[in-house]
Amino acid sequence: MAEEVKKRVFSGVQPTGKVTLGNYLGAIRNWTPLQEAYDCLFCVVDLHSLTVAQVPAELRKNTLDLVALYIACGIDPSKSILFIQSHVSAHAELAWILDTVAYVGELNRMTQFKDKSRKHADNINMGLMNYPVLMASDILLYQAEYIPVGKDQVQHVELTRDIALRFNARYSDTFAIPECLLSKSGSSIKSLQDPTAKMSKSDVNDNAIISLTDDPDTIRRKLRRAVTDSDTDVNCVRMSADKPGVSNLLNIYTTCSGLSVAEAERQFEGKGYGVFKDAVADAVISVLQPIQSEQKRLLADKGYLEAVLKQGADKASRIAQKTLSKVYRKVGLIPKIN
Ligand code: ATP
Ligand code: LTN
Repeated sequence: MAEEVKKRVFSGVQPTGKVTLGNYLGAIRNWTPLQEAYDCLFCVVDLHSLTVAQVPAELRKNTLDLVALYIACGIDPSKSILFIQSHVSAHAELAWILDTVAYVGELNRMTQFKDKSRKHADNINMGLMNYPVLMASDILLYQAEYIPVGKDQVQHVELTRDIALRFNARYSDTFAIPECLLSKSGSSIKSLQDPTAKMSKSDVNDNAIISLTDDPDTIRRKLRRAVTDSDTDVNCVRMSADKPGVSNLLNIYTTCSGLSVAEAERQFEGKGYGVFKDAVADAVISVLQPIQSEQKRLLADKGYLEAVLKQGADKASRIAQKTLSKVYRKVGLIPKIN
């Protein structure tokens, strides 16, 4: 019988700092169940992180921490391809070709580019503007069809589709057209200090984020301090647009505990925010503790991590090179004689 061809999944996180509960609930946690039904590639996108100033030694540490975290969260290197973006040179090479297909106007309109330009006004580099093109090349190199990301990345995946369609129309069918996989809950976790903004790794206010490496006391303290809403319904735990702070905590609670919103609202009826926040802390701590101890164990085994990365880079390179050669041929570059 012919071997069944599985559809491909691709996703990545930048090693830009301490991974947050938002990254976990919005992205990484949703990757693990996909490993059975799809051919998955999970990448630590180190080249992307250079678009914002990094301290080289910290970048190296964050990159390895993230590799260990992927595995601790359930990415199984015997089922999925786990690798570091810069280990496969085809990502940067395809990005150049796609740069000649992407328009300055569309890159200029990207929300993340505008946000990051505001935040890093002294370093609006070309890479920051080009960021979505490199992301498109990550996805298109592997003919990935499903991209599990948080809501903030939907615009970039849509741009990837546009670039792929334009390339296919200009040079004949080459790339699969990808689509986002958003989780039902957790795809947009908000800052604990400003529940109208997303929880972001690079937030300067440490109290606004829960990092996956925070210890139980820190998690409890940050959640107790989380901004709640001072409307007339004080102490009423309810999911509602006019209660962004409480709604965010409820979203975190239900995503971590597996309860429905209605069940959670009932559980805290008449109980007040104090009891609620402690229960959110308990739920978060019980999700994070096993991940933290597994990550620590893996980081102590550098030999294993290196072997995983070598195997991942080899497997990814083989797939990527195929697409890159096809692209070079289609656009009219002469293949190198070996
Ligand atoms: P940075 O602050 O450095 O821009 P980030 O926290 O936004 O980083 P990324 O590496 O850009 O993190 O994102 C990794 C993945 O996590 C993406 O799929 C993204 O959509 C998802 N993600 C990021 N923040 C959140 C959030 N607050 N809620 C849900 N998903 C999120
Ligand atoms: N831009 C993404 C990270 C990323 C990515 C990708 C996600 C880079 N390349 C390819 C999915 C597929 C972000 O989360 N900021």
